[in-house]
Amino acid sequence: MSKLLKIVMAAATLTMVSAGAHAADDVKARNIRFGYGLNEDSVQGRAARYFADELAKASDGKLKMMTFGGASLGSDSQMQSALQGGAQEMMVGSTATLVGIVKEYGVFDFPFLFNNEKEADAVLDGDFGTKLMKKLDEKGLVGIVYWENGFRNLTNNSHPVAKVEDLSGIKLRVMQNQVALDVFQTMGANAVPMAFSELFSALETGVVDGQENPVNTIESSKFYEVQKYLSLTKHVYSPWIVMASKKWWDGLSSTEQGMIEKAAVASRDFERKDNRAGTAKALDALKADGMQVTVVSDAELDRMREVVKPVIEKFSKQYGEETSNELMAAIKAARN
Ligand code: KDG
Repeated sequence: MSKLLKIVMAAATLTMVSAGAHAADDVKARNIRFGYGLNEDSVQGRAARYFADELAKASDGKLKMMTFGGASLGSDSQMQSALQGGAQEMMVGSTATLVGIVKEYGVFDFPFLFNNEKEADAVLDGDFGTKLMKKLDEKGLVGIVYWENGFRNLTNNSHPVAKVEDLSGIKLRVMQNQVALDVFQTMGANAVPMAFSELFSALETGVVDGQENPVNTIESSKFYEVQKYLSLTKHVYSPWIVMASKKWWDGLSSTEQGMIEKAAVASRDFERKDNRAGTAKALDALKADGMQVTVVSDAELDRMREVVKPVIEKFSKQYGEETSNELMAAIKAARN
């Protein structure tokens, strides 16, 4: 090998080594508090721990994510405020409680928007979901990835719900935004907005008769202990969103931000797979736990679609034609 080639190769090696060393210098030892609302033994808990492990591996343990479940750092709304103020670094929570910050997130509370997870993934991970995340920046939040909460179903203690009329008079807890409230008021329920962290005791004490959540949540939150009837409606597909405090995020190096983003994508794929693999098992467990399950017929779901159409039209107008057109185009593209 010529002398010149040896010098060139030595220089190249030196550059790579110093770049590696630079990357190591670019990653500081940091503690990251990651809060979530479900129990530790839930799909959120497993995905949070997976995220933390991936990040530890990528940063040689320097980026230490500590996960806090069961709303121990606060409700979704409280954690959102803590991130905005820089008092907490990261969280995962519902897009429903973001509607007060970015109103267009209300579209994910529209009933019967997605037919399946494939459509949801395409819209959330594509331009539409990314564009909504960008709107969080000016509100002091950084949207990183979407996880899957899933298709929501109804539970209550009064009577089986097999058709929209059966909702009449049921005190139903809903997530805290106007879309969810209007949807269930229009279907005849007595809708009561409430933080998820207060829900179990509200069901136990009869403050509310019922609620609606994916079967995995119903099972991992032990709602079967305080709810008798489960109606399979899949009436809304709910995302979760993983976010960081912008005040904190902007102080990270691009290497650190990249490590967090990469680990977050891995956690998203893990969480969706885990959630989907667990749904059938959770439903079997709920039946074994004594819940009376009603499969609501397609004809009755079509009637529900008709009843809530005016609500979707009202909020589509509020969110603007551009948002609605972009959303419908994204769903159409995912369907083809
Ligand atoms: O903290 C738990 C919430 O993020 C999530 O479960 C949202 O589906 C939700 C609900 O009903 O509040």
